[in-house]
Amino acid sequence: MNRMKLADCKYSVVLMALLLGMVACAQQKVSDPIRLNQIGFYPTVQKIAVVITDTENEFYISTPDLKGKLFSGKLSEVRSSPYSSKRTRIADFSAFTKEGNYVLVVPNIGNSYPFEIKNKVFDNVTKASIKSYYFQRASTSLPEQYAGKWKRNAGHPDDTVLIHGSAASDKRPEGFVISSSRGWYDAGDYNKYIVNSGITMGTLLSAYEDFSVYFDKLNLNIPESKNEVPDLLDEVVWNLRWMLTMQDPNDGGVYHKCTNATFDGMVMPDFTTLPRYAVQKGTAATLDFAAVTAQASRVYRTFEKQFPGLADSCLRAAVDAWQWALKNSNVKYNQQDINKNFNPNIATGAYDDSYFKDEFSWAASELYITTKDDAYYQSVMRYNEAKLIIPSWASVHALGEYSLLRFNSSLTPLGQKDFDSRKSKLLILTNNLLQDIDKSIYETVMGQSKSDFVWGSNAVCANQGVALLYAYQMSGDLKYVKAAHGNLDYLLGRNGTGYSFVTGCGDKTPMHPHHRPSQADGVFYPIPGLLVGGSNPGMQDKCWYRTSVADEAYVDDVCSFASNETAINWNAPFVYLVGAIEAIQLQNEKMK
Ligand code: 9MR
Repeated sequence: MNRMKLADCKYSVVLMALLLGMVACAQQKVSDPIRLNQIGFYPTVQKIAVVITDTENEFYISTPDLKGKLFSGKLSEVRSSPYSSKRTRIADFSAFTKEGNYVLVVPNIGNSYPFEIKNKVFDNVTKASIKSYYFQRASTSLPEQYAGKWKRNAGHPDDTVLIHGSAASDKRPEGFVISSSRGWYDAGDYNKYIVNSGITMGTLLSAYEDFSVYFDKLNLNIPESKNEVPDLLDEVVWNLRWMLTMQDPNDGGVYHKCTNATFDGMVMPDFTTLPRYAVQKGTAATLDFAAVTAQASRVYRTFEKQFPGLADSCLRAAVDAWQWALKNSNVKYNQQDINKNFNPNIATGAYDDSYFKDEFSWAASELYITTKDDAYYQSVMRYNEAKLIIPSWASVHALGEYSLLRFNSSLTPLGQKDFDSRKSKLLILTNNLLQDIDKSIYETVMGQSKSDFVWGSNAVCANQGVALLYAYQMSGDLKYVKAAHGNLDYLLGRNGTGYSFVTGCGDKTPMHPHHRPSQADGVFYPIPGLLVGGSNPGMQDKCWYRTSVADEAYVDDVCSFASNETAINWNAPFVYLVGAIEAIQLQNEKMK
């Protein structure tokens, strides 16, 4: 494997493109109105670009030196944006299947960034998106051998974490010291939050459970790469071991976060010396923890030899957490209230969910699947929701449903009897998503509803893709893969901003993410493989945005934590989406 390309995703290709660009400049220029997946396309699937124009009618495919027309086509009818005066046309070149490096040209407008047509075209993106978790590791140095030019010293040993007043108990009074090492930094900040780790870990473990054959083979060049465990699972263990430290062994309750009182400055992790606190136990954190550890227990059971006792410890932790949540079923995390009563004030991310039905159903689902104990299934149904919705950190019901669908054939009869209604709820959700793709200006599921454009809109997009891929796994219908792929294309460039939103993957990518190590390390390029938040007209960061149009409100500025931060829970559905599409494509190629 080419380590340079793995770590850098497409930076080496950028250089090539720049050189080719110099040649090309004489005739045409890379044109912002041409939006496409900047990485590329599989030979035999849909290939489209979006052109912002209502005057031009023709396009063609050429090599990056712009010599010759290899494929010509007509642009589609004009489509109008619901959010702005933009008008677009679709360039469909699906019929062009020859492997190679190309650009798409629209006369009088210009040419696209170069892209590739080949099998396994997202292999490097998948690897980079998982490897990004390695770069988020707390409590360890990242040597050059694995981190390349982003090597750094260890930060946040977290071996001396203080119990905050809000978390004090008889056995662990305020100021009591616990060790809470390892874990991943949540995002652009250096704190570690259980709620957000919940959906992140659930999504990554599910990616593995759904596509283990594919993930088993991925080599990420991490320190554990030589052991007999798939690298994805080695990476996940780094955060799992931290999560386990966040449970109070005396009662099973789980602390909401391991955090500074205030955010660190834009410095490298080893520069920070602020005290760390374990803050208040809560129902959401405890149930998310129960779900993750129950799922981890069955996944790591296969690797008992490499991780002796881990599966058992996880299951015990999950059951204890569940029991705590039953007794403490409505403990909200309310930072304002905490700050009225305790010192120091805590000002870091809140992840303050106060609706727990979905956390109960998710935890019960994972406990049921792992233990096959019908009592847990009764809880699944007690906390069931009538409708399935796209998951987010605060809304995790779908994660349990996905797992129940995945494991249907190995459930007890009690769980199996609801399969049809469970599947039908999934298909209602995903068929709704499919409805107006051919009217949408970027021909995507993403962005059809203004409500898609929230803080972390790119995770909404990726999670829509994941839901569609579950619909495919349940139905075998490739129309769902095509739509999920459309959302992948959105994230890699076919969108209202023209950015490929994954650092280092593509040509126009975020260069100034709100991500402390990327900002402070003195390396020109940001750490690769990180999905930034994306368009967010909420603009809560009060930074300067060129526009507040829903699908364009994005700024590649370190100031912009509301549109240009990175976060583990946004990367996880991206890992699922891109990895699953690679896995499905490989399977389908093999079947041909
Ligand atoms: O992703 C979170 C988003 O849904 C919330 O609206 C926002 C404000 O509470 O917080 C986001 O999460 C941030 C967290 O609080 C702290 N670490 C960075 C996260 C991403 O911006």
